[in-house]
Amino acid sequence: MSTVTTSNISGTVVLTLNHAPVNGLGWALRTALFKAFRDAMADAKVTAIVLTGAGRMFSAGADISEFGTPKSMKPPSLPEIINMIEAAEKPVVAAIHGNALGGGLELALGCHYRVAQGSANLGLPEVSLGIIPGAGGTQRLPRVIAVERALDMIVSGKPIKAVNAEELGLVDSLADGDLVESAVKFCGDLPAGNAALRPTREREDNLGPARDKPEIFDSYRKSMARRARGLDAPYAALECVEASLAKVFDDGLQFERDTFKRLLASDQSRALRHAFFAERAATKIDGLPKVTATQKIECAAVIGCGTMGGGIAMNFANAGIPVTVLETEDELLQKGVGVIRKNYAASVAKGRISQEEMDGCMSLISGIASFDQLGEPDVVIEAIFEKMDVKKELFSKLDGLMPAKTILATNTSTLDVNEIASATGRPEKVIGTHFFSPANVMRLQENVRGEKTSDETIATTMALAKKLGKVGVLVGVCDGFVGNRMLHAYTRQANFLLEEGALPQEVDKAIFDFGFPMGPFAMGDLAGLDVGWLIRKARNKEKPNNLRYSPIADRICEKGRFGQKTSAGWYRYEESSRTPVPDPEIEQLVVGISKELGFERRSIGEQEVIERCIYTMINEGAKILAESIAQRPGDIDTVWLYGYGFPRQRGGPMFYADSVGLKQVYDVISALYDEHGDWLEPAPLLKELAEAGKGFGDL
Ligand code: 3H9
Repeated sequence: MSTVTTSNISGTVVLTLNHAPVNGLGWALRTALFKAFRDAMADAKVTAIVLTGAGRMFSAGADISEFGTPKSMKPPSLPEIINMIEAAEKPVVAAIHGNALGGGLELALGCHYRVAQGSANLGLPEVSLGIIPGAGGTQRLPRVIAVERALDMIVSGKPIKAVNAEELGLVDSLADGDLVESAVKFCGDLPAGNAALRPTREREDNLGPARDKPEIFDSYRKSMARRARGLDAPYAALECVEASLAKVFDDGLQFERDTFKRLLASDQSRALRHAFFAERAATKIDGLPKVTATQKIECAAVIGCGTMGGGIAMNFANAGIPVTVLETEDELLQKGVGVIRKNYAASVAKGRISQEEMDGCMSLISGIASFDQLGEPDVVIEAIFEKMDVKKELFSKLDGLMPAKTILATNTSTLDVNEIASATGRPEKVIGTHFFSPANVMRLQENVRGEKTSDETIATTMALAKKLGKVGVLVGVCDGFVGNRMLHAYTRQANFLLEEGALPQEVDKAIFDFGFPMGPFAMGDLAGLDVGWLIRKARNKEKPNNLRYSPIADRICEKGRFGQKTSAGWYRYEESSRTPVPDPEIEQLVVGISKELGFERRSIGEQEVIERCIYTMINEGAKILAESIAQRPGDIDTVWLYGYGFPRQRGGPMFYADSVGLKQVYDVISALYDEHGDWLEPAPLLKELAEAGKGFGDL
């Protein structure tokens, strides 16, 4: 139930927003606030008002789940409440802790003053939901802090800490001790009468200097080209801030409101809101009781200090968890720890962390060269190369060495977690934790449950992901799990397109234009082509002719072209450059292989590339859902958004499929199946939903 509680401290009324978990400003809370505020204003004995939040935060803004529902339109609207507060004839002070985000910060901007705890976050993150602040944020923030800083906060959506907000003038005072007491004291120190009132709309002092520098908008627009590629909201946000200088306040407010409404109805906003909720839904595990106990993870070990192992160890250190990294060959250990140090030093050089933070992290990482030094970690993560017999031997050894409490996790990206678990006497404590490269940067952690993995191990591993700052998604065992299994379908298609007439740069351009950071061939070069080649060779030996794939990638590897690391792969690379340059040698090779295979090369357009690559991925996703490898379509979307850079404004592959319409996807896949045969068999679930006129979202 949402309420606003009222208390009175020597004439100052404290209104407390009380709507767990985040004081979302949905209709019920808005109604309660409107009434409580009016009552406080009507009471002649009240001299000032403090507005604060109960629980973890001030407010996370509008209730996103109400968007698009009749409730979101029911009065009182948030802009109406904020205007009322701003026009109040008694001073109103926001007392902020935890978060003041979106509409929450807009509410605070409507107050005459802001007192905050130093640790609080203040921000306008609406652009990450494909919208802009719609309750005056774009007009009021530039009236409170320097326009350049307001522009950056609104367009980037990144919150700032209250200590920085105080320097900018967004926070008037940092709380000393109890927040509400500090805010009440702040009210007591204000001048008497009207002199204490400070309506934000009337503050012009920051606007003047910016009006003399109109070029700030053009230069900001240029600077955002890369990070805002394909997105509408950041550009609309910029226009609204520009309007705060060009228009009188009420016209600026109207311009903002119209822009907000337009964006709220857009496909991008729908997709981005889906991504927000899908990520949170993924943390909920069907059938796992809410009260499932979790184990404490207070120290960890990583086996293997290569690229993956080193990155995984950094995650623990960043989260303040001591970690040992084991590499039995001293030379490799020194090299691995050296890479970790280099990575941290690069972050220091870029100003992302301080030297003390780097030193703190490094002090939590101990490189060891012998199993005897492992101690008694709560979790061990194996990150050695992908060979089943070697992994089984390692797990059996760890099982014998580690105490009963230790969770044994594998970073395998393809191998059978059940088989690995079978090498131990504790399969209930074995789980997959599949990190993505570079593991210290990429946010996805695909947690793979084996048949015997216990609820406690699952809950602990999901909680661990959150502690490490990762987005954890629980998946089941199959070849490649969710991410790589779909990736495999996608890259196979991309390769077939080459046989039929496309060139790598043409496929990559279509995928880039769709919104991915890069296409499959540039990505292959970045990741290294040799690993996939080794896997294909091993598979061919085990199950010859199991699955037809294009021979082009193998032929490239036979030439010793393994991607960026050899300065040649699908593309060539100038010395110490990462920019892919189309290579006539590859063009010749591709054309030659088409000929050998009897293809008459034809021109392939961008739409066909998208349909063939993305729809095939969706088809595989439908099979994954039917096999219960993923719990829900949104989990698949989350895997692709955080592990592979699927364009967030399209919501992920399964959401995208629904927005295209499953009938369209099914028709294209069926036509391809008729032409190409078994490797494109439509998933029965796709067929069923398409025929019923439904989408994955209806599941
Ligand atoms: C806006 O304000 C528009 C205005 O400009 C104009 C209006 C006219 N609404 O993330 P967590 C739920 S747009 C509804 O796990 P944390 C969330 O789904 C808004 N629900 O916690 C989850 O539910 P469940 C601008 C919300 O501590 C639960 O709360 N604001 C909202 O890791 C806990 O969330 C934003 O974009 C919401 N606004 O992180 C801020 N926020 O338990 C969005 C959260 O059922 N929120 N929920 O899964 C966040 O960034 C994070 O939730 C926050 C807390 C940092 C606040």
